[in-house]
Amino acid sequence: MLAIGLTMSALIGNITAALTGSLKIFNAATGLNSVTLGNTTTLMPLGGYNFTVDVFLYGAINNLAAYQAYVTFNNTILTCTAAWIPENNQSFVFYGQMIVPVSDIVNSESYALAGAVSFTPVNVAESGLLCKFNFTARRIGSTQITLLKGPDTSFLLDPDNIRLGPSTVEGFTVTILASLSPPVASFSFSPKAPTANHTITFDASGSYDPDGGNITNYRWDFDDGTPVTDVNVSTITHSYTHNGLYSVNLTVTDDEGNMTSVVTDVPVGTAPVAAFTFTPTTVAIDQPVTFNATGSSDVDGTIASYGWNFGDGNTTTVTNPIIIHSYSSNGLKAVKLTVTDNDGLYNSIVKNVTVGTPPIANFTYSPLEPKEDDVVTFDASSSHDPDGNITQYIWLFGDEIGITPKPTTTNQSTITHVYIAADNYTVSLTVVDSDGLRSQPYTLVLEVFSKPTAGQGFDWMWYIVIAVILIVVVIVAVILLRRRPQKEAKPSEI
Ligand SMILES: [Ca+2]
Ligand SMILES: [Ca+2]
Ligand SMILES: [Ca+2]
Repeated sequence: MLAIGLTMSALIGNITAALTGSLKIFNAATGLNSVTLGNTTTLMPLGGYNFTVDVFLYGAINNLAAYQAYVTFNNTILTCTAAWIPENNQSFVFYGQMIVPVSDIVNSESYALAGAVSFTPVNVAESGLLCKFNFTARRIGSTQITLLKGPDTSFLLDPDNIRLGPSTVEGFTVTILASLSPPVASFSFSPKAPTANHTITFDASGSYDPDGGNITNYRWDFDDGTPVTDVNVSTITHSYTHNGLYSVNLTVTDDEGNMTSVVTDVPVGTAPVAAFTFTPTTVAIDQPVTFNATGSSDVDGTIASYGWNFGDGNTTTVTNPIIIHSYSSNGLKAVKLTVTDNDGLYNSIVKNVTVGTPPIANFTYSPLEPKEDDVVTFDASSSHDPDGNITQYIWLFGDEIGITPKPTTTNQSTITHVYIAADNYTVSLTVVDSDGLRSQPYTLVLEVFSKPTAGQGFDWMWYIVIAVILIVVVIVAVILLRRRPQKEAKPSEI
């Protein structure tokens, strides 16, 4: 359990009978309390079937401050891949309020958790979507996803830290259908960096039969000339007499006699470390660049070759660690060096080489003292590129939401933005030139001021009051003026 679990376990809670709400799981796609995946004539897809369930709260509840939903499932048939709070869903009971989503998925123990707190307790009138869970089904079978009901599992919490019910919870039925199919082959090995003459454990327990059958045979080819080995258990050990890169082939057989193979490269020995420098660091077209890979190393051998991909379509493999290359076009070139040692083990590194001159970002804004809800104009026309032109302006206005703020990209040098709250905002501009080179970001801190305070609003109120009084006075005057001649006329008519 993460944040909410810790918060709530620190609270002393009681279950009360006051709540009559229930929690239900629904198929997010159909609204039904079950899902049937696949059919008996189609193979199980390689990645299995994905589906999403919604956890709903049913029943009116006042002062709901937090909740937690804890679901259990059969982990041999299902894997939970995500649990989350649908923050942007309008039907979410905490929508628009501060939310602390929690997800804790433990597939090996077959449970998943999601929860949220609201710092302003909310009233749920009828029902509300609490959270969503994503599952993958990889084998045929019928199983249940169940909400666990209890003070430490699924519960609702009021502002007095009283844990409520829910009064009832309901399960969700999953039926997975597929035709008879070949097994899925998969293995891992440990240690991760084995060496010659040491025992390596190969574990094929990740292999399985999607149609619910069993794996009856594991056939291993260790690619070192030793005989192919057949075993009926999922793990096996092997050691190599020489370092090297071995393509280990596992073939699994299921109870229908269907077979599937997988090949994985196993490096035995220590791979070399790739490193290089280049000069000059900023280069022009046709200017020779010296690439120096003498910083590469191999702790248990020697480097046999240096493979270069210069990022412009040119590649070469050489034994000398120093090489000279020049570029025929501007732009950012991703240079990849792959070093291979005397055992055939290899490693790579990628560095960017800037060919051409990057642009320089700059901007001004107006008004200089903007207020909340004012339209602020940002003018980046003072940005420039010494050897080309600017094609993109990438803005961060400082009020973006989220851990990774999404920038606004435009090809125009001016842009407008409205800040809805008074605060200091760090505005950042990065420009991109016609060669795809990016500038350093240029940043300014912009202060947005509050709107006029209640004092001026009060003045307006008085203007309105005076205007209303004047209108009333005028209406009364008109009525009086119209009545006077009528009263005088009556006697003359008689
Ligand atoms: Ca099978
Ligand atoms: Ca080595
Ligand atoms: Ca340029």
